[in-house]
Amino acid sequence: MSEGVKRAMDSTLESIRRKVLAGERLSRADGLALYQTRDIFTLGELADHVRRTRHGRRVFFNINRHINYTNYCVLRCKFCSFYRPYGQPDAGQAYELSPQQVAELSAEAAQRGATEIHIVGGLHPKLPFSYYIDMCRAIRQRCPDIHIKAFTAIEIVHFTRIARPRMSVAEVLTALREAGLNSLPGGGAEVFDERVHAEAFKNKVGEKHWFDVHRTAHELGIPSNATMLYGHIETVAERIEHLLKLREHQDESLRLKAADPRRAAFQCCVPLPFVPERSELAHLPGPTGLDDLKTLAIARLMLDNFPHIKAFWIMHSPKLAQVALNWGVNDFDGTVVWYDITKREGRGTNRQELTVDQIRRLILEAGYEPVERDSLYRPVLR
Ligand code: V47
Repeated sequence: MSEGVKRAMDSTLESIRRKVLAGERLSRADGLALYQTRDIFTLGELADHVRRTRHGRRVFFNINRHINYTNYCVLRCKFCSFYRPYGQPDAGQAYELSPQQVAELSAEAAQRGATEIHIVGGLHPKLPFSYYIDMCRAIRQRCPDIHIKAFTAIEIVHFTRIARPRMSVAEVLTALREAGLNSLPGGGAEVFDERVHAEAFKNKVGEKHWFDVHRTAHELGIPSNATMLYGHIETVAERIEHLLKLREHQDESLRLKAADPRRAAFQCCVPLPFVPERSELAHLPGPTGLDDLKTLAIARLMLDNFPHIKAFWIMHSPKLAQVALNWGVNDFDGTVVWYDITKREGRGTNRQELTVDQIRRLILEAGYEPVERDSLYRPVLR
């Protein structure tokens, strides 16, 4: 590189660079400094160093199918454009799938090579707990080998309340597991902060319940993921607090798992960029591309105990998710096929799919090695 284009590193990152290269944990102040820097190249290099140390050149993707079983929801989160209130005349686009329909979609996915179905939905005011058990059983019957990753912590808490007689989180998770559930997705975490909670999703159960569900899942040996919904009304300091809470929780899960390998822990963190379109917060611009890259890289650097950082291309766009592979990301989610919760562009159908060839091309072109994984991050050999 000629001197003329030589890049000056932000000197405030020097001590962070030393820590990262020495494998030392970053502090709250380090996290804030990383958000403040304009030197996204050094940030990317550091995040890429950590991801290469863990994963070499490998980038994981899976063949999956997301299924959103209903958009009826008793919550009215301001950031959400997916929910429809129950029993109101304007609920024209509202829907609910039967357990058999979900099983049918899962069977179609399995036939097309899917190893995982990712199922989440709104908090439906009428469906009984048996509906969710029937759904898992019906899928398991049709697709004995598929991995069922289903129900955010918020849904699990809802199930404890609708079950008759009422059930504990452990009882709900145990019953779902017996019916076929394998792991929990990371949704519903949003931002762990009382102010943000009160302003943007006040009816939703908060941090304590979210962690209770994931702690209990880990105790029962059910792996789970974590998310952070960023780029709406939260500050970067609140994002860093969120990541620190996840890191602390993961420390505890990993400590207990080291003593008892039957336990589980978080597998990946999925920073989700707010998609404003058609939500009550549609006047907000949503995060920029640079904010996306920074947030993914900072998640990689702050979450030193999370093996995987995922860029969910549905929300980031495939192009941004591809670039993010150089900023600490090692997981691309999957083929998805259909997604109702957010759609970045256009109206009409919610079919949103990348083929395996398209995913492989994006990863290869970024200089990494695409590896199809199963839901526990084991390579799939076809
Ligand atoms: O819980 C809702 C978020 C989540 C919007 O675990 C929004 O592997 C952006 O959790 N803009 C569901 N986000 C998605 C999710 C997820 C996705 C992919 C992989 C995994 C995983 C988990 O989406 C919700 C909520 O936090 N969300 N509305 C929106 N307008």
